[in-house]
Amino acid sequence: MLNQMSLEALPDPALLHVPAELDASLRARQAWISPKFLYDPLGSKLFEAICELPEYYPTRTEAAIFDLHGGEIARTVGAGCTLIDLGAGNCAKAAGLFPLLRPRQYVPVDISAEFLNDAVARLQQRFREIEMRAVGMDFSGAGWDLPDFVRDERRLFFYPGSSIGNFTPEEAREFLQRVHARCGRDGALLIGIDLAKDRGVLDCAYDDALGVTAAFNLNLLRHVNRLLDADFDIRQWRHRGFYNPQQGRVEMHLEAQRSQLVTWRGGSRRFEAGETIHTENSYKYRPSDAIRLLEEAGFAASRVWTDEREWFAVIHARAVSH
Ligand code: AVJ
Repeated sequence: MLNQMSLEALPDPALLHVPAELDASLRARQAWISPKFLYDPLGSKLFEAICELPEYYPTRTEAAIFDLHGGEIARTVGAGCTLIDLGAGNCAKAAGLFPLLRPRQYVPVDISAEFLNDAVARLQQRFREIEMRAVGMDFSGAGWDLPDFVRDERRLFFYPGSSIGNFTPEEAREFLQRVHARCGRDGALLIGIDLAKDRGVLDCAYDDALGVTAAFNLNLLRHVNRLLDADFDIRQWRHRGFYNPQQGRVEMHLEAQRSQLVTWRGGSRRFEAGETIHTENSYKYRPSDAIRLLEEAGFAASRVWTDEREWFAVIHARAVSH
């Protein structure tokens, strides 16, 4: 059966440590919650909604780059690759490239395996000639690896949407080094990176008029309530999203609206009015810094495509051995 669908949402050993990880980050002097917890099923849908907002330019700008330069990107990549989609979500971005890239195998990887399985099942119906195998995995930390069924010829790691911006530059380098180590002999990376720009644009993109980004951020507390049996009262928290020029990044926080005690399985903490939980960083790079970061991880940028305002870059980088 050539076209048989195959879905393997592997149980992720890293998820077993979630309570300890969250407990520690909530107790830190500056409390924080990893942005990976933004993507429960509702969070993934809210992120899709963010991508429709007029203020949130990255998804649209990146899509325009793929539309305009898709032919060149496909020629640079070559047909028949093993397309490994890191943080696949609804798989829509990769699916849009299937007719151009014509991959042999498609391996979407995402922490939200539930969301992923639905998306892949639908996609397999449309592209029966591509072998699809989903992987439910947290690849944000160290120690992840791909299952054996992933072909090791002509791997193309696809990391669009400027997800790399969630890492600090140091973490990003380590992450890219791990990707590099899994590239095989002739592997490459196709990455989307959001570029530094006017701060007014950034402030609006991460604090939109409709409050969709606020809902996305606040939903994190619902998720943590479920994961930790915590009792965050969502109405007592407010979304903050703004550019931090010293750090070159957008930050999202949740700000306590009044003094309150929050308890969870194994712990508790008092938050004072105005105190925040830091929930996300979104670093913005200059093109030269992005290229240097890739080089430090063992890649050589072969092509850089941008939009006319130079708000976003899509970079193809080949793995070179050191
Ligand atoms: C998916 C991490 C690229 O940083 O722009 C959108 C997530 N956060 N709005 C980003 C996000 C707030 C997004 N990334």
